Amino acid sequence: MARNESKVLIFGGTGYIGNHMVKASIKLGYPTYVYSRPNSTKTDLLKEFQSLDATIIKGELEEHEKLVSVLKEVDVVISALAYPQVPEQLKIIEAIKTAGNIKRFLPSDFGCEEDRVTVLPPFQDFLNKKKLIRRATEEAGIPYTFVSANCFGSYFVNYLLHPHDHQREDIIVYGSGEAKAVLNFEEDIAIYTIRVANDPRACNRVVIFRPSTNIISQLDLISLWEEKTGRKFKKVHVSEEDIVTLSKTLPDPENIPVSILHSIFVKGVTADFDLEEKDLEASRLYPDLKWTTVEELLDIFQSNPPKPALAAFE
Ligand code: NAP
Ligand code: EMF
Repeated sequence: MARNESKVLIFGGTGYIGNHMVKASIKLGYPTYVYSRPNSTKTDLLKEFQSLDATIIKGELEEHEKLVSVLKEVDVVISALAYPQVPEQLKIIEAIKTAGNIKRFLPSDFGCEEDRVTVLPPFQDFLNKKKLIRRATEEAGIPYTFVSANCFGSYFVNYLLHPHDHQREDIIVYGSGEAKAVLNFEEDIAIYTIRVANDPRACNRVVIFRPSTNIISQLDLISLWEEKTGRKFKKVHVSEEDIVTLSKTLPDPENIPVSILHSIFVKGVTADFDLEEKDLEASRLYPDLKWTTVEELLDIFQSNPPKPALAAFE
């Protein structure tokens, strides 16, 4: 692939979603830079990035001068920092303001469309932190793209279906199981993120990743998995009432995952709002690219299952 002009710097590039973004950026031909802490434990991955021609910059988010000098070398900044580091992105915003040359900033969103949903308090507090970063980006006048990637597909297939456990006979269903959710394969999320980060049409816009082939209810997902595996599962429903009670009684941060499950699978917040005229939807933006459908994602799990590797709330 020919080298693209735009240089892409990725924070959190060694992370669960960030590593796919680094690889996607390299694959699409962008000179790719990864800002990683000096004490990062992800040494093998960093070596792999280097072998793929990425430039690794070792630094802390507190090192303002270093951040500014790195930013002056690049054009596009993507943050895929972990949830606890969401507020620390203010340091990146400060440095982007000083550097003054950044053409696009994508903060670490990559989930529900936080400006459009109302959720249970523990998850709302989580989303409010991401909303603050969006507002700070806008106020700083930094050109941005806010990406609503919806559910990480492999992560949630692992979470819901336990595909690695061949003995398991039951599957937990949150609520009635009928609400629809958007499940997108991580490798696709990464490719589309790199595309929108460099796309003039996505400047100062929200882009929602909601391809029609990736909207599915829990019950339909289970049926599809039963068809693919030839197995039959006992569905154990957890009522909405019990989930809400757990969100109120579990200590922080254990109250966050149950609140997320409620929003996505009981309320259906990733699929239940209409797209507005001003919204960009990724599968419509790039008719040339093909999303991995939920069916194809389950085929991947049948043949070569990706291992659950997300530490977030486990
Ligand atoms: P992650 O793997 O937990 O972490 C990303 C990177 O952050 C790490 O590899 C590390 O890089 C860096 N980091 C960790 N602790 C740090 C610290 N104290 N200071 C500075 N950097 C630190 O992240 P993730 O799970 O991919 O999450 C990225 C985004 O995706 C978040 O916004 C999260 O909410 C979202 N997400 C969405 C879904 C979904 O289904 N939609 C699922 C999971 C996550 P170095 O070691 O190289 O410094
Ligand atoms: O681990 C998670 O959920 C456990 C059930 C969190 C990390 C997932 C997440 C999903 C989101 O939207 C789909 C975080 C933020 C989100 O907006």
